[in-house]
Amino acid sequence: LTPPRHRPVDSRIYPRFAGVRTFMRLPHLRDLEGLDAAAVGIPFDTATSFRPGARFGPEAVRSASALLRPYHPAFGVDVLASISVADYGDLPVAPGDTVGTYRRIEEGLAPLVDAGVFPLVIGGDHSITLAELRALAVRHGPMALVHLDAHTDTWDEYFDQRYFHGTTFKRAAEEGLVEPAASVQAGMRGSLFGASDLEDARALGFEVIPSEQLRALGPDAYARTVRARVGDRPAFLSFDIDFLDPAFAPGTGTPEVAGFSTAEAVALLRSLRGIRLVGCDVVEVAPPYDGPGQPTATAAANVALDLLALRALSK
Ligand SMILES: [Mn+2]
Repeated sequence: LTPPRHRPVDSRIYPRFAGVRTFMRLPHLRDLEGLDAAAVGIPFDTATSFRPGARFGPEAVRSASALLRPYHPAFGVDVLASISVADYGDLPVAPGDTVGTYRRIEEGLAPLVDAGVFPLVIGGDHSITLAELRALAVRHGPMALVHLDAHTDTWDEYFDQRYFHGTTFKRAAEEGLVEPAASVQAGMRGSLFGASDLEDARALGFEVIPSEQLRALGPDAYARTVRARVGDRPAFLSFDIDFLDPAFAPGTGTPEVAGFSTAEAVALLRSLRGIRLVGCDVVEVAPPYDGPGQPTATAAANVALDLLALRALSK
């Protein structure tokens, strides 16, 4: 095993409050040589239906990630010793122009996809995931979607806009970027526009597990369901931070009560060990609404580390 080319700043020498903020204190690099994975910020939030602010998500998650250590005790793996990771910085975006931002994201991620560098994207509102999927589908074809969110994001349009943060997975299914029959959406809850909202997602082919059912299943049965659907396919995991209850993650665009604790979310993620992740994101962190001590950004940073760990284990 060759040691990874890149390592984080040693927090036993330079304390965590020192230095420039990058994801997990990794080097900020645009050179992809020798990289297995890269944290990529996409600070776009003008496709939101309620509270804006997720444009500041990457900055807040990077700051919270300064506390993270590379060894993952639950998996028994030094994540940053088993894969070489850097912070690629933020992609350019066009505020107010979702389609223009999609073009920039697709162009921005293409070099990573070409080089086989695993993208860990930090959003940004959920609209950005469509462009991530487009970039990855060029290499992987239709992917299995593992989606944790309070919402299915399979509405057809908002305000005459087909590209919005609540339409992402309908578009992804229509464009053939994901394979709905291999996909699972879980955590859905809250008020809806109508009884058909969840059924519309199922009609697209997704398996939809509402929050009550997910809580009843627990991590092991959830993981069995996911594995049965996903199989060996390349998978993309999208984690909307509003999967968490607003008590744990108030800093988000469209909070829904009766959600999951951070501990429950972590257990669900860790149950997915072995799935073949080819990309992932953590989206909808809106720091202007975060609570004292930044619980939302802290949760998102830890989710991001768990996603990196899942990737490291599937290599
Ligand atoms: Mn959501």
